[in-house]
Amino acid sequence: MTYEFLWFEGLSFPDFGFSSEVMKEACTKFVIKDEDTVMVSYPKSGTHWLIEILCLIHSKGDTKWIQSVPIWERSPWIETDLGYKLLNENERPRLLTSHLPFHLFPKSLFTSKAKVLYLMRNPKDVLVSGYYFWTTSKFSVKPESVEQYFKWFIQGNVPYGSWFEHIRGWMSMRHRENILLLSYEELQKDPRSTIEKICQFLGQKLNPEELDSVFKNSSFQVMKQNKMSNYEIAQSSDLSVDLMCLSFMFPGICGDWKNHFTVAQAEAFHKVYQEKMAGFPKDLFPWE
Ligand code: PPS
Repeated sequence: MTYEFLWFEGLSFPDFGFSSEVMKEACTKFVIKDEDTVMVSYPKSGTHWLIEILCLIHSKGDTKWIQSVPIWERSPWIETDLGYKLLNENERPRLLTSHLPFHLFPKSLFTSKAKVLYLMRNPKDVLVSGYYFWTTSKFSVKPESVEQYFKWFIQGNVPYGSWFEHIRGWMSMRHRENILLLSYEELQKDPRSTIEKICQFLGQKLNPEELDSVFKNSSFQVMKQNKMSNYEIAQSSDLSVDLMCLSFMFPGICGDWKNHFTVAQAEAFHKVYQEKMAGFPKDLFPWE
């Protein structure tokens, strides 16, 4: 079975697990509560890694939760059919995930005190990760080549739309007290300090053993073995697509784009990047 795109508000979304009705309701009516914690990222930025970290912080390093409940139920995606249903059923302080661009995000966020973690990643690595993801997954239109996907990405003609618009939109929130900007690069470079920074932002006090457990159990190697996080169980559930391969084939590499872009592509990307990101201080982003 092959899938097409689902179109919503002029943007494409995977044609699996999403519907226009739920997206419309999620974007216009979903109520974010003050005690919620919201993770937002453009796809392929390390979202699952951050979810695992937040779940482990939440349980003070205890692994019971991450080993017994699927990752998509622990921190559901607001905009998906299943995630929206689960979030509406859950009355407790919630962990929420979303890849939605700023302009489509439920407006209740902007009057709430919910804590928001915005995770970003070098767009060139996001592009490469996205290319492999959509090539191996079955629930969207497959690119035929890196060249084709490169064009789609630059034009924003990929699921969830343009990376540039996503980051520009969410950066407008960056001076608020209740938002923490994080990057995949800093998580890779110094996961322990980044975990401590997240704890501080969330007001969670963990002792050194608890912090060690968060660090160890959110590592790529451990997550890859955790069937509640690696999508292995999705294959036998109603999410019967080959999802396991999607995020856990290879550890994410910072700067992997250098192994995939031609010199001409690197130059073309640089040009577009300079144009689209003009006005932002360079040190806001940790990539070259
Ligand atoms: S998704 O499907 O859009 O939500 O993907 P997302 O989770 O945002 O990003 C997938 C990339 O994150 C890498 N990943 C990790 N890196 C380091 N440590 C851990 N624990 C980890 N978990 C996931 C994953 O390998 C994807 O990166 P690429 O570059 O594709 O390997």
